[in-house]
Amino acid sequence: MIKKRVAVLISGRGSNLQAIVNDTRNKDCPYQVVAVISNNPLAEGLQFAENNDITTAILNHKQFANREVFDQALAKLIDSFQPDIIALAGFMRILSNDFVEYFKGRLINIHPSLLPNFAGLHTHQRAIEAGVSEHGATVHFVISEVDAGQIILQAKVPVLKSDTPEILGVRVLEEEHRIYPQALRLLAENEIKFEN
Ligand code: DQB
Ligand code: GRF
Repeated sequence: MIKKRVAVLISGRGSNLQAIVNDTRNKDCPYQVVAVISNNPLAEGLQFAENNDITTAILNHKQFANREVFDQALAKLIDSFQPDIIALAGFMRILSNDFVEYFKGRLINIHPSLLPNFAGLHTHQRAIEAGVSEHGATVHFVISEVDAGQIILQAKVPVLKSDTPEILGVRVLEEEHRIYPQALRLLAENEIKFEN
C-alpha cells in the first residue's frame, strides 16, 4: 500500500505532531509524515521530529519582507517534499489567500473549540466566560477566512464548574490528539473531500 505523504507545519510545542507521528507507527496507518516545517526556530516540536528521524525545515518569517513573500517561500518549501496533505498543528501564522488557494483541499488545521463557536485565540478562557456546558476541538479544511473552513471532525468535552482555562485545555487537548490522526486517516483514505 502506498502511504499518503503528510507535511506538518508547527510553531511551538508540537503535541499534535507527536500524536500524528505516533499514529504512523501503526502498520495500517495510511499516511506518513515526510516533513515537519516550523516558522519558529525555537519550536519544541522540531526536537521531537529530529529525535524521530523526521526531516525538519525552518522558515523564519522574520527574515521575509512581508507575508506574501514568506508564503511564497513556504509554498515552495512544502512542494519540495511533494506532500499530498499539509497539516497545520499549532502553526501560528495566518496564511494568505494565494497560499490557501494553491493548497486547497489538501490543507487542514486543528482548532481548540467547537467551531463555529470561539474562532480565534484564547478559546478555553472564552468558553468558560461564556458559561457554555460543552467545549471541544475541530479539525477543518483551511480556507482564506480564518477558522471558517469546512469541518472534518469534532470532539466534545464537558465544561465543569471547577474548570480553569488550563484544566479545560488539557481535556480538549486529549481529544485533539485523538481526532487529528483520525481526520488524517479519513483524508488519506479518500473518505472525505473538500467541496467549495
Ligand atoms: C491560527 C493561528 C493564529 C491565529 C489563527 C489561527 C490568529 O488569529 N493569530 C493572530 C494573528 C497572527 C498573524 O498576524 O499572523 N492557526 N490561515 C488561513 N485560514 C485559516 C488557520 C490557522 C493558521 C493560518 C488559518 C490560517 O483558517 N488563511 C490556524
Ligand atoms: C492546539 O491547541 C491546537 O488546537 C492549536 O494550537 C495548539 C497547538 O498545540 N491550533 P501543539 O503545538 O500541537 O502542542
